[in-house]
Amino acid sequence: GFGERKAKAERMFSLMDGFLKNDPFSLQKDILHHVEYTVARSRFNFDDYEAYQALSHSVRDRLIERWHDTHTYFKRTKPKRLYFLSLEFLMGRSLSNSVINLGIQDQYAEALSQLGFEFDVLAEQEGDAALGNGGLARFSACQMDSLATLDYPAWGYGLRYEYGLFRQIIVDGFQHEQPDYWLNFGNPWEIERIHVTYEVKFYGTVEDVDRNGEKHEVWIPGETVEAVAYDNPIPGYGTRNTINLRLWAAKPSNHFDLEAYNTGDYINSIVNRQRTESISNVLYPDDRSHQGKEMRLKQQYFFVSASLQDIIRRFKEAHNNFDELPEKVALHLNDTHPSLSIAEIMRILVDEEQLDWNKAWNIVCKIFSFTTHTVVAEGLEKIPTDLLGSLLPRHLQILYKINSNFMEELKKRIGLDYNRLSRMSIVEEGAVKSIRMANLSIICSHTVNGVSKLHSDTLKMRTFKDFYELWPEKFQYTTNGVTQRRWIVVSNPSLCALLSKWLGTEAWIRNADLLTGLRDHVDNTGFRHEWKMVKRLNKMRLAEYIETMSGVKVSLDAMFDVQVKRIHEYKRQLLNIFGIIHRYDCLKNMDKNDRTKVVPRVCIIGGKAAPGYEIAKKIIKLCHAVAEKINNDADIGDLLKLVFIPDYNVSVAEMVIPGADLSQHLSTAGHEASGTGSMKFLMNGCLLLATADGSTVEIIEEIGSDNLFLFGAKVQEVAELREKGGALKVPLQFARVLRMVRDGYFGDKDYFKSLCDTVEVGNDFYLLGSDFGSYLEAQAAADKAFVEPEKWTKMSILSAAGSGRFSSDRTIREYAERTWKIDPCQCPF
Ligand code: CRA
Repeated sequence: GFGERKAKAERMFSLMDGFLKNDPFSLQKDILHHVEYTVARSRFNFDDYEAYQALSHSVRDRLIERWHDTHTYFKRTKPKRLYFLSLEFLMGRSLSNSVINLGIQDQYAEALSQLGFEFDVLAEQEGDAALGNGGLARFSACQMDSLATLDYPAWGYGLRYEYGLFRQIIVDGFQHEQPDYWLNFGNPWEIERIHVTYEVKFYGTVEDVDRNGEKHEVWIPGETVEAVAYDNPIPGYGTRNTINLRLWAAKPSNHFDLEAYNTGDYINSIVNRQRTESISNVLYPDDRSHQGKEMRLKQQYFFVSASLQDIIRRFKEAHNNFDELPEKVALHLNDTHPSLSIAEIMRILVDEEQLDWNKAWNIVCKIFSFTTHTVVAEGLEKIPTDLLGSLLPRHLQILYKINSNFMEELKKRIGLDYNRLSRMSIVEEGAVKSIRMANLSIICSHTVNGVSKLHSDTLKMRTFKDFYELWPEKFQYTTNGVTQRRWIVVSNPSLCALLSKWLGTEAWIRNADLLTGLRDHVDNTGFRHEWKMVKRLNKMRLAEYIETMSGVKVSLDAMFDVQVKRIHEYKRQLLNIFGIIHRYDCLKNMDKNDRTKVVPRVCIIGGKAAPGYEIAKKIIKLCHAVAEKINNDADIGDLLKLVFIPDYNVSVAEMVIPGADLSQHLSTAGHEASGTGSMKFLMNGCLLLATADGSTVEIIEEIGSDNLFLFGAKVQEVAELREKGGALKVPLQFARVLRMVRDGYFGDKDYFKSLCDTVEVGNDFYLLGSDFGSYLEAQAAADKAFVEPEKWTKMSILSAAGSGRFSSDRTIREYAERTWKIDPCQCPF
């Protein structure tokens, strides 16, 4: 009975000696315990890596305690839960973030120093968890941090790739990709749940079965794989709540196939079986486009099937009627990657739970919300029906049925406008018949979110115009955000201390709106002095890193000008490089006396190119070729340097961003759905040089157009400029720079030809030529501001002061209240 169980629990708790203690002495005992019994090294002989492992395990113990309490509390109080479905999470490192969120950073620092170690040195031992590509994936990670901090009863679901995003190495200026087998040395931040497993099925056929005299279609699958759960605790800041990120790994299924093992070819049947279990092995390295690959589709379904089985099981444990599903469960589709969930949940409800189709459909339409992260229609995911039909035959049928019902309803609403009907159909006819995942997601979701105001306008007016006209109320926007815990507290401790000192509170760590309080001090010279010192410290840290990575010595007095993000034509790293060439050309042709007036610059570029994206790879090579020329020109010296930072990832970002004076966000207006890098720079008091694209439009509203350097065509002008084609006006300077590259001034003439062709007049889709003039003007304005340090510092302070709106806490609160309709559920201490 209950009394008995309670007595047992109390006895266990007393055996456990209560909760783990966090004073430095207890922490030391725990670390040494893990050195000896987890890492299995002698307490008198262990190196930094082993110390990191033991340290992490002691942190993990504390996370587990809170994880248990949080989930016991959720289970007891049964709030409506959010399930955040995403195929990508860019978590980066966990150690510093965890101890900061647990609030025991100082205790750990002291404990370690008494053991003769330095916390920061051990933290450097950790590798990045890079289970994602770029902005979308890092945004997922920031949202998890905010969900935990704001006490929302949420779970993240994803895939546990064994190979994360490739490592970028540069050989002779060219990008090479190296596999990121990140689990090699174990991962203390995950908890393997060997008992939480589900079977995921593929292939096979659909057969008719008789159910109470009625004919029903049922899937008879042909292949089974097992999904095993790995839980990653996500601690909130200033709360006991610690939520879960559950990642699935594919494992051999214990269902064995008698046939295969009776043919006498035992070894080969194991090898074959192993192949089907490689589903979760590798992350696809393309940012924004995933098209028509069978393994990718398998990954998506594997992820969706395991997650939904888990979610439905949890729901059924607490509730017995599917009518309650919409009150208890919110499912969020992070882009279309998890959108097979829609077909899968219909299959579960109709085929397995035997609900009537219409009843199931009504429930399903109330639980999904969808965020799309792309702008261009070509970037939207499509799945060839051939592929889908062979891998998931029953799901294809379900999708056809959803579509034919939708088409019927639509005809009633809009009549027989066949063009519009075919544009809105889930099924795309044509050379390759395929399923449009975005249309499916829009039809089934109660809310369709854009990631910035501008993006949402584009969705309504262009990309999904037909749907907007049908269901205007579905279309919302929730501007992206980033977590100030990682992007200030973890990555910029000196700024963190300065903010708390001058705001008189640490409360901004949970409420970033308080950063506006910095505006009150902007005229205080003492404050500005400290602000400058913090920037200088971070520039020193970055300069050291640059020297070790690239051998280039840079001057701290120079303006550190940074562009770090995935390499894409639309992000226009080429515009930046052309600007640098122009600057170099001007310096070379300048009178020696005039050179003394020039603002010295260190131009820093970093980012990965998708392995198959040739033009992006050429941009990287050009950057190195230009750097080689400039950095070795003794005549130029410290006036201009160009460095490429290899293998840009979350932990590199943590160092680069705080050290930047200026950061560049150059996308052709209308192409960057939001952009989140800019928000991190803003928080760190770095000035932006940017086009009026994505979330920058809202940043301008917040900090005022005087506090950043804006340039380039506006969204409304882009189409018209493109139409001009060969008649487009391009400044002479642009033509000159292009000529230099074409003529082999930086070597590799033939190699760069196709790159140059992409920006030739008449072919310049991203409008580098027509934006070049105003780009140079914005750069000149930045130079002018930089020579007035007091003015610059004020702009820097006002940038950080206006960054509060771009905290992911604001993003999550908006989603929670407007879209997911979930309430905080705080686990009592
Ligand atoms: N590449 C957009 O391009 C946006 C992030 C997060 C992107 C960015 O402008 O900030 O998403 N889109 O919303 C994307 O991944 C699948 O589409 C991105 O990271």
